[in-house]
Amino acid sequence: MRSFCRICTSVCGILVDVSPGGDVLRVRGDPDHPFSHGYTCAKGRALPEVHHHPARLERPLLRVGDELRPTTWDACLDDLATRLRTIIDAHGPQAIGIFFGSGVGMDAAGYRMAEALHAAIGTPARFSPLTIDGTAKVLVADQVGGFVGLSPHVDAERTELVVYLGVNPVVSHGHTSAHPDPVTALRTLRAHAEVWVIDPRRTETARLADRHLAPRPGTDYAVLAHLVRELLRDGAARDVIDRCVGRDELAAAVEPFGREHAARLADIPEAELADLLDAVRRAGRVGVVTGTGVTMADSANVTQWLAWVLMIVTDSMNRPGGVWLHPGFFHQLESFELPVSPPDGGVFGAGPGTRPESRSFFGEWPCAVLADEIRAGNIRAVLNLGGHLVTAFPDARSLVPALRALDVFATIEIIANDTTALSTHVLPTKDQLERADVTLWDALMPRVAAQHTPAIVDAVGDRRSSWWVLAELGRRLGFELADTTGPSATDDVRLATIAANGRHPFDDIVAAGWVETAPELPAPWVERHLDRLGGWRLAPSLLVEQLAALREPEPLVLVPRRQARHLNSQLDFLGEAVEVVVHPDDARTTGIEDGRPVVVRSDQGELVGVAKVDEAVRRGAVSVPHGHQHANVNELTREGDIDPVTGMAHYSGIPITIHPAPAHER
Ligand SMILES: Nc1nc2c(c(=O)[nH]1)N[C@H]1C(S)=C(S)[C@@H](COP(=O)(O)OP(=O)(O)OC[C@H]3O[C@@H](n4cnc5c(=O)[nH]c(N)nc54)[C@H](O)[C@@H]3O)O[C@H]1N2
Ligand SMILES: Nc1nc2c(c(=O)[nH]1)N[C@H]1C(S)=C(S)[C@@H](COP(=O)(O)OP(=O)(O)OC[C@H]3O[C@@H](n4cnc5c(=O)[nH]c(N)nc54)[C@H](O)[C@@H]3O)O[C@H]1N2
Ligand code: SF4
Ligand SMILES: [Mo]
Repeated sequence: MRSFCRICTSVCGILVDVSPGGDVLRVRGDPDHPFSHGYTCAKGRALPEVHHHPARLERPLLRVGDELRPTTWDACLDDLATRLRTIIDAHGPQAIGIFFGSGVGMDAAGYRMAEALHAAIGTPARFSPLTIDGTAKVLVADQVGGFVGLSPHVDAERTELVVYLGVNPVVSHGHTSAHPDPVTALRTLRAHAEVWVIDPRRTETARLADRHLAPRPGTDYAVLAHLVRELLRDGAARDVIDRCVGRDELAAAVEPFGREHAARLADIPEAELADLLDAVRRAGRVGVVTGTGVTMADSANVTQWLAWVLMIVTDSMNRPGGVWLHPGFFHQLESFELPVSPPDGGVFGAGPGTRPESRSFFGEWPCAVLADEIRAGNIRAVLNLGGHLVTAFPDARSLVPALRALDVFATIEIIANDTTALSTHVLPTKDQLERADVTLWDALMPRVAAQHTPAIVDAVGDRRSSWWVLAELGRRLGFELADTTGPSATDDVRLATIAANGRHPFDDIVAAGWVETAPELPAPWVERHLDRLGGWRLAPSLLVEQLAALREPEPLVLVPRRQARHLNSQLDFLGEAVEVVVHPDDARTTGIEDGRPVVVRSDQGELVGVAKVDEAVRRGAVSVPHGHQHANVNELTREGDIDPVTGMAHYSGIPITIHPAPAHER
C-alpha cells in the first residue's frame, strides 16, 4: 500500500507490504513518488520494526505508587482531567505546561488538536522543539524580513553556488529544507553549481562538495562577516542595497572583519577565505543553507543574520539562481497582506516567572526553564505530547527529579522509554502506519505541495488517534473541541479542516496522494511585502549588539551530530553506537585511543562513548551524537546556558574535557 514516511520532514513516498493478518512486513521507496522517486533511508525502512516494537504501548497506563498499571481510556482520561481541573482551579491555567513534541509534530490532526486544547486551556507555558532546535531562523526572518514565516529554499536548478553551513543533509536530510535522496541531489547540484560546506567536521556532505572549510565551532559569523564586508566594498548589488534599511550600521558592524582578523577568529587559512569570496563573486548569487550547527551555537542569531545578509547583498533573495521563499501550500502567504512586525521584533512576549528576563519567543517559553518552573511550583502538571524530554531537554540531571515531583506528568507516546517511566499517565496513540495524515510542515519541503496517506493498518490494542485523545481530554475539562463519537469522528474529517484553506480541495489531495504547484521566482508577494517593509532590515540592533558581545570559543568543545540510523532519541534498536569523534592531536594529548571507551565531561556531568580518532574533525571540536538514553548529551548541558534573546538552549560549543574511561567502564 502507498503511504509516506513521517519520521522526518523529507516525507518520502513509501510502499508498505502488509500480511493478511495485518503484520507490517516491509517498507520500500515508492518509485512513482514525484518528490522522493523511490528513495528511502534506513530509518524509513525500519517502520515495520517501529510498528512491532517489543516495548510498544497498547493500553493507557496510570501510575499507582511506583507502578504504571494498564487501565481503560475512560479511567485514565477521567483521572487526568479531574487532576488537571483541580490544578487549574487552584493555581490557574499557567500551572499546566504543554510540550508539543516531535511525536505529535508529525501527526497533522493531532498537532492541530493540541493547538486547540492549548488555546482552550489558555496557558502561556507552551514548549516545543523550537527552543531546543532553531529559534535563530524565526528570529532572523522576523528581524530582517519583518515576518516570521519567511522560509528560504535554494533555487536548486539554477544556482551556481551553494554554501552548506552547519548542516549535514546527507545524514539529516536537511534542517528546514528537506532533501530526500541527498546524495543524488548533491551530485545533480554539482553538475552546474559549486558546493561549499562549512563545518568543524569533514562530514558526509563535505565529502561530496567542492570545498570544505572547518572553522572553530561557533565562529562561522566571522567568515560571513568578512564576505559581507568585502562585498559591501566591491561587488554587492547596489540597487538592492539602496532599497534596504541599515546599510551604514551593517557596514560598521562588519568593518572589523578584515581577512586577517576573520581568519584568525575562525582559525582557517586566509587563502581559504579569499577562495570563498572569489567563489561568491564569480557566481554572483549564492544560496546559504544553515542547520543546527548554526542554530545551536551561542553565535546562532548572528550567523543566521549574516547568512541572510550575504544573500541579500548578492541579490539572491527571491531571485532565480538564488533562493525562493516558500509561500506555503496550506497557508498561501501570497493570498493576503503579510503583517509587518515592528523593527524591534514581533516575536516576544511575557516570560516565565522564574526567568522574567527570558521573554516568551513566538508564543513559547524556552524548554530550558521547565525544570525551574516546576521547582518553583509555577508548573504543576505537564502534558507531554510525543516528546522524549529526558534526552531532548537541557540538563537532564535537574529535569528528571523535577518531572518526578510533578502532580501530573501525562505523556502521549507509542513506545515506552525513560520519559514514559517518569509519567503519571501514559496515553498510547496510533503510530504513523495506523493513521491517515497529511504533510503539515509544508514550508520545510522545497516544493509547494501537499500529500495525503490513508491508514495502512488498524491500530493495535487500545491505541487511539492523538486528536481523539486530546479532544476527549478537552471535553472532560469543559471544552468542546471536536466531535469524538459521531460519524464525523474520523482522522480524515480532522485532516480536511487543515486542508480547508489550501490550494486544492481535500478530496483531490486524497485522490491524487500528492499535489503541487510551481513556486514563482521572483514571487510578486515577496516584493509586495518588501515594499511594505521598506526594504530588508540589514542591521537589527539586537543582532548588532549580539555580534559585538560574542566571545571566542573555549579550546575544547562538544559539537552536536545526527546519526544516519537514529532520529533524535528514536530507532535505537538499529544499533548506532555512541561514537565520539576526536581529532588525533586532541586524542594524543588526552590519552584517548581509537575504538576505546571515552568519557566526555562538562562541568555538569559526563557520558561514556566509543572514541573514533579521526582527522575528519578539526582540532578543538569533539563530535558527539545526541538522543541516546544511556549516553545522554543532556547530562552535559546546562539549563541556564541559553540564548539571552530567544531562550534557545546552547547545544553546540559546550566546553568539555575528554578522558580514557576507567577500567571498569571498558
Ligand atoms: N543536547 C542536545 N539535545 C537535543 C538535540 C541535540 O542535538 N543536542 N536536538 C534537539 C532537536 S533538533 C530536537 S527536534 C529535539 C527532539 O526532541 P523530541 O521532540 O523529544 O523528539 P524525539 O527524541 O524524537 O522523541 C519523539 C518521541 O515521539 C515518539 N513517537 C514517534 N512516533 C510517534 C507517533 O506517531 N505518535 C506519538 N504520539 N509519538 C511518537 C517517539 O517514540 C519518541 O519517544 O531534541 C533536541 N535535543
Ligand atoms: N538521520 C537523522 N536525521 C535527522 C535527525 C536525526 O536525529 N537523525 N534529526 C532531525 C532533526 S530533529 C533535525 S533538527 C535535523 C537537523 O539537521 P542538521 O542541522 O543537518 O543536523 P546534523 O546532521 O547534526 O548537522 C549539523 C552539522 O553542524 C555541525 N556543527 C556543529 N557545530 C557547528 C558550528 O559551530 N559551526 C558549523 N558550521 N557547523 C557546526 C556538525 O558537525 C554537523 O555536521 O535533522 C533531522 N534529521
Ligand atoms: S529520509 Fe528516511 S526518515 Fe526521512 S522521510 Fe525519507 S525514509 Fe523517512
Ligand atoms: Mo530538530
